[in-house]
Amino acid sequence: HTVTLNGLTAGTLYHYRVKSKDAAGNLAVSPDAVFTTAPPPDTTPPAVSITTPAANSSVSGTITVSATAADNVGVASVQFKLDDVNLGPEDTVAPYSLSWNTATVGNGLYALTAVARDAAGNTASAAVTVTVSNDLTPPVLSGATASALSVDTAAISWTTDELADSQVEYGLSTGYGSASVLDASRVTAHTVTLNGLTAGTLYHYRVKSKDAAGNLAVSPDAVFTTAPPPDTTPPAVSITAPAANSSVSGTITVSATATDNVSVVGVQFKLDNANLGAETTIPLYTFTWNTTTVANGTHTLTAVARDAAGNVAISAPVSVMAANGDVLPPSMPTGLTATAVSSSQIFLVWSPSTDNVGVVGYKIFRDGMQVATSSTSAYQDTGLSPVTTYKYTVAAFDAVGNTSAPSAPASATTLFKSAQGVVPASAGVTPSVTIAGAGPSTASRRSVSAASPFLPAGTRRCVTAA
Ligand SMILES: [Ca+2]
Ligand SMILES: [Ca+2]
Ligand SMILES: [Ca+2]
Ligand SMILES: [Ca+2]
Repeated sequence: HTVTLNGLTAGTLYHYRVKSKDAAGNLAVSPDAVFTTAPPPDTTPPAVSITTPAANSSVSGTITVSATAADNVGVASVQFKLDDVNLGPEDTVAPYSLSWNTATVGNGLYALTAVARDAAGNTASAAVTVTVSNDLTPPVLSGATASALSVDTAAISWTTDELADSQVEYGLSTGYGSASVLDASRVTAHTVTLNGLTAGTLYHYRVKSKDAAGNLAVSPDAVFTTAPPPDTTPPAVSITAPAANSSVSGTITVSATATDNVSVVGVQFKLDNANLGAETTIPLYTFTWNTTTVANGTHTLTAVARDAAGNVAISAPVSVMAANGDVLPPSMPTGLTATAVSSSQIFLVWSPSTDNVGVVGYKIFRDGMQVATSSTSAYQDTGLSPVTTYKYTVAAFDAVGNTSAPSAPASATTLFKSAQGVVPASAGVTPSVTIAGAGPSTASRRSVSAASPFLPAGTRRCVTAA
C-alpha cells in the first residue's frame, strides 16, 4: 500500500494511522505513528560587510582584506573579488580575510567586493572602493661624498628625497667586490663608514638606497683615496753655512737645507744645544746670528728639522770659532787671604775669576803698587822685611788686557826672623846665637856665630831669637 499525502505544512509533526479492509469488509487500523515534513527551504541570503580596508581608503603594499558575514542558517563561504574578478579562493571559515599584495595591480581605483553564500545558494555581496597607491618611484640620490678619511676608514654620505635604507659598494675597481652591511633603517641623510681599508689607496664606490616599497636607486661610480700611511721617516738636515771650523764674527747668516719624504715643517737652529732664535718654517732655512752675544771661542751649531708627523732629525754639528773683540773684563777676584809663611814671605790665595773669553792672569798689588803677576790664583810674595805688615789686593786680566776691579784687600805680617844654628852640647856652655841672616840658607847657617863646629849636613836645630 502506498499513499501520498500532499498539501502538508513544511517542518510540521504529523500523526497518522493506516487502514486496510479486505474483500469481506473486515477493517484493520494501525496504531498512531508520526512523521515531520521537511523544513521550509532557505530563501534568506546572508548579510555581509567588508571591515577592512575602509571604503574610499588609499592602500599600498600588502594589506589584509577582511569581511564579516552572517546568515539565518549558516554562511558557507565568502569570496573576495577585485573589480568582479575573484581575489584568492573562497574562504569557508570565519573570520573571512585575505592577504592582498596591492603591488600586483597598477595604481588607481578598484572595487573590492565580498560575496557571501549560504548552503541554499543564497548570496549577498558588499563592496568598497579603494585607491591603490603604491610607491613605484626609486629614491633620488644626491650629494654622495666621501669624507673623514683616515688611513683605513672612509665615511660615505648622501641624501635621498624619501626615506630609504643605506648600503655602499666599494672596491679597487668599478667591479667593487665589497659592500657595507645593509643598514635597513630608513632615513634621508645617509652615512656609512667603511673600515679596514688600505692606506693611500684609490677606491671606487657607489651608494644604494631602497625605499619602503623596495624601489632601489644606485648612484654612479665615484672614488676616494684613503689617507697615506703614517710618516715614520725623519727629515734629513745639514748646516750649509757657516763652514765647519770657520771663524765667525759680527752678524752672520746660519743656513741649513732640510728634506723629508713628506715635508719639512720647521728647522730649529741650536747653539751649544740651546735654541738659537725661533724655529724657521720657510725654506730656505736661515737664521741671522749676532755672534757678539756669545763668548769668543769654539761653539757648536746644530739644526733640528721636524716633519708634520713629529719625526725629528739633528744635523751633524758644525764647530765655529767666535772671534769678536773682547771688551769685557774678568770678574773681580774674591776670597783673597794673605798668610805670612816666614819673616820674608807672605802666601796669597784667592778664588779664580771668570771671563767671557778667558782669564789670562792676575796682577798682584802690595800696598797699592803692582809687584807681580800670577797665572794662577795664588802667589807667594818674597823678599819682605820681617815683622812688617803688608796689604795686598789682586786683579784679574784677560788676553787683551781687560782688567777686573781689585779684590778686597787682605793683610799679613811677616814673622820674626829666625835662624838655624848649632848649639854645642857640652855641659856648662851657654849657647849664644847671633841673628845675622835671613832664611834658612846655607849662608845664613854659616853666619851663625857659635863656638862649635858646624854640624854635618842635614842636622838642624832651630833657635828663635827673642
Ligand atoms: Ca540563508
Ligand atoms: Ca619611492
Ligand atoms: Ca717624514
Ligand atoms: Ca774678557
